[in-house]
Amino acid sequence: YDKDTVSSILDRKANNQNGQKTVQDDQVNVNEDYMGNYRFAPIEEAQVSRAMIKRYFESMYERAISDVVIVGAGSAGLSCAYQLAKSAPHLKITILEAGVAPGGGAWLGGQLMTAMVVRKPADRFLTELGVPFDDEGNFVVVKHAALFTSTLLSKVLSFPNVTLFNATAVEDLIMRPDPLSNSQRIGGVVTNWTLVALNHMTQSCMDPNTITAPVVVSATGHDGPMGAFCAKRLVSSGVLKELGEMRALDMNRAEPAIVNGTREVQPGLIMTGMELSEYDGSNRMGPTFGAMMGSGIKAAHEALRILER
Ligand code: AHZ
Repeated sequence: YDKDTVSSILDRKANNQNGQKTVQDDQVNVNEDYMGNYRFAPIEEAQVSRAMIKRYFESMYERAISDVVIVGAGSAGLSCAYQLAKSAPHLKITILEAGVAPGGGAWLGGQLMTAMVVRKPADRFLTELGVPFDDEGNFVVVKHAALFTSTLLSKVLSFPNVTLFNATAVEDLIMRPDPLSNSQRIGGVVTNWTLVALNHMTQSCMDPNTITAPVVVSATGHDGPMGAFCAKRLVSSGVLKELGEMRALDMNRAEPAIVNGTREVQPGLIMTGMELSEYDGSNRMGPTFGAMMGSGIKAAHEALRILER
């Protein structure tokens, strides 16, 4: 910073006769702080631990019974969380994300490039969030995918009814016989910290935990190290015969198929985003993100419909 500016402000402060607080006084404090006098309020190490532990375990206790669990905090899962939290502030919405960093594949566009392409009419969601974009006619471009994801994430986390547990993997589903559908109803999820989930082959018996909820929204993305988790579990548990498996890229077929196909695939389980392409055998769209937003919003409406039944 400019030392001349600082000293002229100090001079002005000294000349301030009436003792009233001025804008310049605030500026002087900031500058003085950063001239080697920056001091923190004192703290005990245990206070830091307790501040985190108390909140984390209170949240876990409270969210052991949730209204809606969203599995996966990618663009589809977060869009769903935003729409749901906004339309139904009374619902306890719990997001579980296996990764340390929520956001899934939406921190970048295609081939690790920064811009994010969104086909109309999904630009309406960007406008709702206040994310700026360039209008290119039939589609819009956000200058950096991270601008979309960080804005969406900050809005989702600001809703008092949303709790996010990151670094937490869904390891299984809770399933119960459903006399109404003569099938299995999903009644919640089985969880573990991701570092534990990744080590089941190296350590014996590290049992999981559970969260019950009348609605689970699965948004775990297409097949990958963890992706398409719930779709694959429906197959391995015998509820679904086989996966459709994601088909080759066709942007024009893929995006409407994902949005329009977003639905309750099993009683109590809604599927959204690219996980649905594995379930239904629909095309991938590559780096166009409007369908993730539209599908997430539709998943939120589906969740409300189930809860109102
Ligand atoms: O870490 C995963 C990611 O953040 C998380 N996840 C996966 N399995 C999980 C589990 N428990 C908890 N068992 C889990 N979390 O789910 C998130 C999925 O985000 P994503 O960005 O991969 O999926 P999406 O459907 O939201 O967005 C897909 C974006 C794509 S892929 C694609 C193409 O390949 O053509 N095109 C688009 C737009």
